[in-house]
Amino acid sequence: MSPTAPTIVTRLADYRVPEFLIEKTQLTFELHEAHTDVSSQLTLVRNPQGSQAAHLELHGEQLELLTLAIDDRVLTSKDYRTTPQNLTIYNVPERFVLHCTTRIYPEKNTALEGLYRSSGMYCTQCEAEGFRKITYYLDRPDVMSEFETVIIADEGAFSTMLSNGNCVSDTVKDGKRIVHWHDPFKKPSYLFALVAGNLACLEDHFTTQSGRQVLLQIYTAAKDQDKCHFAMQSLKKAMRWDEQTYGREYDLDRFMIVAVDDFNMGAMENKGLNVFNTSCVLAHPASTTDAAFRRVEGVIGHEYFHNWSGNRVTCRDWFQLSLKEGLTVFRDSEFSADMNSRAVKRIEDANVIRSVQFVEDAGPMAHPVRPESYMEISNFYTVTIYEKGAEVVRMLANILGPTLYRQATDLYFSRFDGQAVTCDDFVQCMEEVSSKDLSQFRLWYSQAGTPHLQISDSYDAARQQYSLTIRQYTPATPGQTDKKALHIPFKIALYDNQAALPLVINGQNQGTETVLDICQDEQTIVFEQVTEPPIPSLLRGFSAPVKISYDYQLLQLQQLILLDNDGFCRWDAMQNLMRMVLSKTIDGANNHAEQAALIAVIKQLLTNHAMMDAALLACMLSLPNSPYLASLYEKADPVAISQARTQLQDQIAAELQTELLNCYQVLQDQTHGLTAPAMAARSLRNAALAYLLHIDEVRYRELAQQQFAQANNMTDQYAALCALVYAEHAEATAQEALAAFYQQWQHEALVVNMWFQVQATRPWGDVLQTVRKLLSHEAFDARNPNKLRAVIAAFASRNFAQFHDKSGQGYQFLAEQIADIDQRNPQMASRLLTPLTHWHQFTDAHAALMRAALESLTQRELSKDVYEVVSKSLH
Ligand code: B3K
Ligand code: ZN
Repeated sequence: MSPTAPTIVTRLADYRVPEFLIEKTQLTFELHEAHTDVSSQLTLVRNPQGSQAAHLELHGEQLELLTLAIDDRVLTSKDYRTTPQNLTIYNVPERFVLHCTTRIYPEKNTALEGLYRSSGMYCTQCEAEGFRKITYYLDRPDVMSEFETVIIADEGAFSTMLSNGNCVSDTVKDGKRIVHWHDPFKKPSYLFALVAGNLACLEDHFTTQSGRQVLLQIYTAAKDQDKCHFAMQSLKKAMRWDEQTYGREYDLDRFMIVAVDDFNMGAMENKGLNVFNTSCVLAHPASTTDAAFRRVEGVIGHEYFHNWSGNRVTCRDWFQLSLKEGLTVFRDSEFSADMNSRAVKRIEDANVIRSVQFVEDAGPMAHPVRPESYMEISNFYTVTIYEKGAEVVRMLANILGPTLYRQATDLYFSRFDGQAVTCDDFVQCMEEVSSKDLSQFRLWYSQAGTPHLQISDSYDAARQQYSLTIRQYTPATPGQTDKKALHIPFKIALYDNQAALPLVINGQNQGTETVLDICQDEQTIVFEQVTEPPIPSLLRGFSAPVKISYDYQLLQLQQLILLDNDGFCRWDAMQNLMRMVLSKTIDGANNHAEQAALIAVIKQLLTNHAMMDAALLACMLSLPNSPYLASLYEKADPVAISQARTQLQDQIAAELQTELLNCYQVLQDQTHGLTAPAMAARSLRNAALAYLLHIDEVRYRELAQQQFAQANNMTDQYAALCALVYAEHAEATAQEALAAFYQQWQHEALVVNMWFQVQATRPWGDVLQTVRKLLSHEAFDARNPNKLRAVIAAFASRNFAQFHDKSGQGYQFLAEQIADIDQRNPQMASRLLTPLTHWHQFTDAHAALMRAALESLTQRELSKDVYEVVSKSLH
């Protein structure tokens, strides 16, 4: 490691209450072309619960201190001390007003944290610790203050000047425009926001359940105004949904969303002023795919829901991040399930947990839903905190049932309104209303790693009893070797070859589906009055984020695929069957029986596709993804995995081309508009098209070419482009289509990103060379996170075959790029590094090359963000 390596670790166990509280925060921003001056007036009082320290220590980074005074007394250098991270003021009174002016340089801010500029506009990103790059402050979530913000700029410089809350005044004086905002709700500094720019605005209104009118505004660049209608509709749906589902009403007179081109994440829930990555708010059928429409709806919901789960009730410290993120992801996931296909949403969520979160859990960055330490908090905005955290809330909701869960969340929101609290406070509410003992359940917050359930069964014909034995164990994770048994809600059903059977346990009839509380290392459950050996339908609805293994027979899987009334289980049975075929191919074993079973069942589904949800069938047609397959091996061979997948796709296409083509043609008339059935038809039709392009025939190339040229929506146009680009035999046609696509869409940044992405994810040929070329393309911009994601992250995380090329060049390329990006934007650099941290999953040759790439980074001067990930990965 470089000698200057930063190693300061923050620990949950060291949490102390703040020494001071900030009753009022008054900020004035003077925006100048080359710099911004920030004057703050903080009303500070000593926290009676603190340890009565004599000094005040504030956070502050990269600030030029211009003036400092306490009440009317100007401070001299003897009164305080600054370090790169802090300002310490000696011997402060019990209660005082601190006046401070700092100068900052938003124009030079390439980390996109704090106040920065994006396409000329000013915007902020303060979570988690960006506010300290704006002014000296107690930049921690348990310090909640009432904010007033004044923004001053040259008259005419910006049409839009926004901050949190309500606009108090907007005046002009001496050639300056002065806009004054006030947010009546106390909030931590991470929820502060400021925007100034020349923006167009789409306006609408929402009447809350108690009859208050709320002004809704979405601000974007003028050229994007026609792409905000869907986001506006989604916002109104989300507001209504939260009233109906959680009884949560919006609290300010105004709700604003601003779209920004350069943004490290998807969006940010600042109070009353959400800031969004353009990719999560702009949508238009001509230029946006159905998947992206659904993402816009989900993210709009997510950020809106934070108004209660995050803003009104916030986190005591960053170890509690999942308190707001896990809960809010669960809320947005249910919102999306209610607005679209519930089964498909559940499958998508389960797939992310399985192929991304389980991989994180098995690697060097594994951490509990409530971590115990970090070097850089930005590295902990992870699938574990977000998605596993959401699964933990979902399990609680299922354990309590809908009525008690709602009572518990009502209690949580009313008891802790205006406070900064912990995950334990949340669980306590669940426990209080239900009188259930959740002490074992709490381990889900503190214990890292994925529990494995090994399931075996036996049937006793004489007694008509069916027994299931479930053994659970959780493998060790870094720093946690000793794992305890968890409380796992395990939903199951039993099928005969026609339908779900009535379940009788201990003489009690449970209906046809039941939740078993698995709490011990090993448990056996006996089902009575079972007249023949049944087929178990396990972990229904993905009722817990666990791995299961059960030795299914081929026929059993086929029956679940056709019969099961749980969408997740149907899909999972298909994934299982596909996995059996693929594993045998990878191991070089004979898999004729598995292949025949798979082809037969897909044939049956395709032939009768009109009988089922087309969107679900489309999900069921996709093979288990490569990262998931890799996670099933001790040491995975990425090349063999990719080849096996391609081979199986080729084979399905070859054997089922009649059915696939028929499905494609029959659905043609059902794909108009943005309705759920039309979207479902498009997804199935495009899944069929992707398979057909595995066949090297001119008629299929023409089919894709025709769809590409004639599509009146982006879903179909892009699906055809992908099908062409991914088929090696279609290279010439694909090149023409790529050129036409760029020609058509070069002025739409988000579509150009898709154009980058399809090229970076092509599974054949010398993609690394293509990727290097794209980096110097006129439309590429290394400072824009969306472009980095479209080229570099797409190649490293979504092009398994190419990234893992045995030469190791993909790994070296990623390391070089990270070293470069880290100079400008540490958060992005650190996120892009993730694929290299999985080296332990792969065969020795690959693992060595991946480690070498990580080691090459240790020769550089690294940010805290990248240092933490590299050092933990090599440990
Ligand atoms: N809360 C923000 C995340 C900000 C992360 C900054 N490093 C987005 C969200 O989860 O809603
Ligand atoms: Zn969030």
